Amino acid sequence: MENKENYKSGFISMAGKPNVGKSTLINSLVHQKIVITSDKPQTTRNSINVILTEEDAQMVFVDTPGIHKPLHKLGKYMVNIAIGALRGVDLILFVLDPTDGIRNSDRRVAKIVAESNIPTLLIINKRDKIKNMQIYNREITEIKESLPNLKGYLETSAVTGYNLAELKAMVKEQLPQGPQYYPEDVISDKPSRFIVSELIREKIFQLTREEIPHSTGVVVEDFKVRDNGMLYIRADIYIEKDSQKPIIIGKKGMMIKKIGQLARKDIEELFEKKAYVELFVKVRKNWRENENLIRNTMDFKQEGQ
Ligand SMILES: Nc1nc2c(ncn2[C@@H]2O[C@H](COP(=O)(O)OP(=O)(O)OP(=O)(O)O)[C@@H](O)[C@H]2O)c(=O)[nH]1
Ligand SMILES: [Mg+2]
Repeated sequence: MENKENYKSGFISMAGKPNVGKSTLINSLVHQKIVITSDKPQTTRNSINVILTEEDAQMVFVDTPGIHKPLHKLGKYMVNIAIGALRGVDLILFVLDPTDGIRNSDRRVAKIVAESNIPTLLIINKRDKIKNMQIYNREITEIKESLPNLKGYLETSAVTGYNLAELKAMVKEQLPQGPQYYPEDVISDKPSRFIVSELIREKIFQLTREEIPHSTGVVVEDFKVRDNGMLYIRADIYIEKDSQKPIIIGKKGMMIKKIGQLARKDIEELFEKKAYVELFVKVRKNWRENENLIRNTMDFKQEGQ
């Protein structure tokens, strides 16, 4: 940790129900794709620090799973992680997506945010999809009034970049003076193995439908740089039932091939190295209810938790 004069720093946790654009906002703010996103709810399963270092400040954005009513043990883990990530941070970005209304699921998150006692910015994301904001006035005012620590309000689009410079300025303004927590070349607190497993999982979320994405977990078993400078990655894809195997493998292996190809492209871009990705599908019956298997997919092993 380096101490600089007049330097600002802090931890900024995202809060919101699933699919509101928390992860997309982080990637857009740091101008790099670090955390995974998809059009399906419950994409993010763990908390991940994404670090943006500038001349005058270091912002540590904490991506979190969407807060929802969990249906299985994995869901409970996710929600506990999301709520836990609000403890002790300097600022919360509470994100709403008004595209299908502001609902009780948002009000439940508002209650948790209000109880955290942490300075909060209320973000109305996906502004590009809304023609008339007026119709949400009543709900937004009600949410604002429920937040005793509200420090600011902004409408954004993580996709078009609308108001993101303003958002960054508002975040900086709220941060206290502090040390540079991470060296300037560090962009995430997670090991490479975790990031790789996430990229593979993202492709499954993007390419498959119905219960398949949510029933899968990815564990990177091998991550090596070979003598020729190439990355070698071997990963297991967990599924819950035998009947899901033909779907994830696809006709003539086309689906698993596509997952591997798209993941490899992202991995090569991120690590700036050629990569070889080998994927295996494993049936782990009801793994989402099994503590040890959940932990494997969350990469808790390396964190010693
Ligand atoms: N049009 C539009 N789409 C957006 C915007 N922000 C995010 N999206 C889309 O919304 C979907 C969900 O985005 P994510 O960033 O994965 O949402 P999340 O809140 O992290 O979701 P969970 O991880 O499931 O909690 C993706 O398809 C994004 O491309 C936005 O500002 N405008
Ligand atoms: Mg997310």
